[in-house]
Amino acid sequence: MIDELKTWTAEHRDPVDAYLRRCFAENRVLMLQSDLCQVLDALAADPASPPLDGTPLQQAVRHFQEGVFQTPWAYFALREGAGRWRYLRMHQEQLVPERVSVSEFLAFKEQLVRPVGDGDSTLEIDFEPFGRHVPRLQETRSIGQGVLHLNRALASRMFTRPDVGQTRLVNFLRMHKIDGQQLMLAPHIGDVSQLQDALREALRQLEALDPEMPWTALAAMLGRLGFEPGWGATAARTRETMEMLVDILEAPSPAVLEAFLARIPMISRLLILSPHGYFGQDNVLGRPDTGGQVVYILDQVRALEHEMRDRMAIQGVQVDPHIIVATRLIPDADGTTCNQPLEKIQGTDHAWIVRVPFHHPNGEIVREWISRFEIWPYLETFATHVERETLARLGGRPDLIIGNYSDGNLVASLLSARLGVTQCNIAHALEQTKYLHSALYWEANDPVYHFACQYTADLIGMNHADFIITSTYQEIAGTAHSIGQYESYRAFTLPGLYRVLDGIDLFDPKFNIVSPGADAGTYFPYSDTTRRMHSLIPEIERLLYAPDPGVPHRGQLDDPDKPLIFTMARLDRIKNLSGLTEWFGACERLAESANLVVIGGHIDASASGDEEERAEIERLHALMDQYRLDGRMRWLGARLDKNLAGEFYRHVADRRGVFVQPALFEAFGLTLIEAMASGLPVFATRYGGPLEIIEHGKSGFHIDPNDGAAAAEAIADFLQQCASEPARWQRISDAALARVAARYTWKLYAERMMTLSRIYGFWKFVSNLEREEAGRYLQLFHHLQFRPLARAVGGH
Ligand code: UDP
Ligand code: LCN
Repeated sequence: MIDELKTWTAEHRDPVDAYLRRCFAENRVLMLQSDLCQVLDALAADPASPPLDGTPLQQAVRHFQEGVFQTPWAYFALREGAGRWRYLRMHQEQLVPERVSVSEFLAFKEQLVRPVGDGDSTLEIDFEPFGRHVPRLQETRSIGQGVLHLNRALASRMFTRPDVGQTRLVNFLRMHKIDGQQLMLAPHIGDVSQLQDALREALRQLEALDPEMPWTALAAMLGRLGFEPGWGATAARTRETMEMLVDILEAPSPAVLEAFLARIPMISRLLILSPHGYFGQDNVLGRPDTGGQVVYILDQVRALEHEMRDRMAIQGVQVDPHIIVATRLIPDADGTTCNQPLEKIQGTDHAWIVRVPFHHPNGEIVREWISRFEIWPYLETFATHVERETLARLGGRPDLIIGNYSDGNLVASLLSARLGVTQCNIAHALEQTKYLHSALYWEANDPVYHFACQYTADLIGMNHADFIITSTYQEIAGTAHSIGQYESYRAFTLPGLYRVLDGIDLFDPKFNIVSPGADAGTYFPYSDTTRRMHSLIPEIERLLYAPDPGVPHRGQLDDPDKPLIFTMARLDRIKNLSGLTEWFGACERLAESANLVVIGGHIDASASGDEEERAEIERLHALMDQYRLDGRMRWLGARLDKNLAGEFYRHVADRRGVFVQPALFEAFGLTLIEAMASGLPVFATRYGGPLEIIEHGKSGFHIDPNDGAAAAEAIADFLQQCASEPARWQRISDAALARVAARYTWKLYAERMMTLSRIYGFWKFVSNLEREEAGRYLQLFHHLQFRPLARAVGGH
């Protein structure tokens, strides 16, 4: 693209000159994709301009993600596709597009915040060399299906030297034990030919037996041949598993390998890390920093326990899976259970929340909640304490460590390195895409956000993980027009600290898309009348319509017969509940056709301990005043418990209302899944996960939070259409239900997750993907960059 632009520019200096002039005339040092395109559109609309359609200039500008301007130079980052970036610069007068390296581009950008010194001695971080032995994906559309690719590549690589590959496989099969009980293969099966003989003999004997015969009846015979429990609960299942192994030893196909590994009873003890926030089961949702991640983990734990137990049982291994969710203990727990060291997770047999306090450097316990942006100095000691607790409670190492969010992923990396356990990361949300330019201006934002610390932790976490699961494709790689959340960590700079040339490779096979669901016991269709919780209706009506609902509120619905526009979220700025309030207030037609119900935050700003939340509370009040919304909007400063929330969505659906998710950016958006699973038509932000969850116009609608007027019109149109043609509402509602059932369920999630953890665990053991070199580099990075940054937070 750059070469074409160069050739074309040689003969078409005028349009390029005009474009650059207009860019510089904006007087902005940094411009984003939409700004750069707008400048081009304005130029194209100028009657004096030659036609630009289809020109290399137009093509290039459409791919520019960022422009940096300092006379006489303009530097551009050009995204040819997900993960494929080029950089160029143009001189205001010479107008010749020249390629520059990522390092030069970042260095130029740094000058916006730091004067140029003598020479450039900035530390450059580059993970590219460590990825050279990893079988990378080639195609953009394969991103997020890492396991498929990894299996294919490694199965053939492993058996290019069959003797080596097979021996490793045998060793792997001998290493499984649960509670002292040997599984799969007895230690005396020493080599491949011995195993093959034993398999032949076992299969010969199994053939003659009743397929339903239980393992207990087979154990003695198979035990003599060297087989331990884990092959199957019945003769038929055992036979199948053994045949798979015979096939693999003969000629390994990736599919058989995957199916075989999925059966190995290697995962029964999990450690899940989620240090920040209030992590509990009651009264915690909706607090700052405590939202979907908690819901996700609790549902995940229930689903995984179930799946682990079932898988063990079909393999004939009777074992109770154990799960620990490690979080911080908060002594001043504000009416929650977060001051209790131990809490059983409801709906499980052996899953526990284990809470470990943070400590001040003098050893004292930190008593109060602290924002996720400020917890960095406590994590290393926390990790040590969690390690001790985990080993004691599980009676040994976990089989898998799952990190959540930047802090949990950092702790997961420390523990996985120390214990040699497979590590899985879940980001939930990466802040670079939420807070624009937050890396470049890290110093200015440091008093509140400490992004340098967080982004350093993120790089350590994502590069250390054996595998990463994401809720959507675009979380990794974005769309044709927008950058993925992981993609934003590919190249960036923290001026004065370091410059990242290659922070994460989107084509690394460690990425897999595994989407969460909504608890099907709570969020089910409004039409499922037999399961509906009718006893909650009076409470919901009180919350919505009573003059005194019994919870802090503002506003009263003068005409309660209108359909409801419902939204619910934490009151972070990014959630943009104030945006929706404003669109509603400003659009007569919308405010005429519906009532707005907002659930979030507190009504009294002084009740909130969070800066962003307080500002949003004040803004909501101001908007309600400005647009005189008190008779048309109900704002509840309450947190609904799960059952009530489920029935609330359904109540809105009964009234043929809609759910709106107006966020400026939403990493995934569990409320959306909950609303859709209840059969509510949804309107949700086109920035982030909802873009992928909803098929626009079919199972819901995308809205642009930066164009509130259009969003309000779209909602008003829909409600008016539904008023005259009720089948319209029904069609969208049905399609929303179908979409969730097909794609977003915890059952699908747990199956996938258990297969992935086995496969990555296997490859970690048998291949040289140990990432040892990267591990050492990360250790240095942790000690030399992360630690001092973390210590500086809160003056530690
Ligand atoms: N939630 C709630 N009460 C509130 C706000 C949120 O119960 O006042 C729940 C909501 O039902 C959902 C989760 O918290 O399960 C929010 O998850 P989401 O992914 O939408 O956003 P996050 O808060 O994680 O950014
Ligand atoms: C955090 C977020 O911000 C949401 O977008 C996700 O849905 C949630 O975590 C669960 O992954």
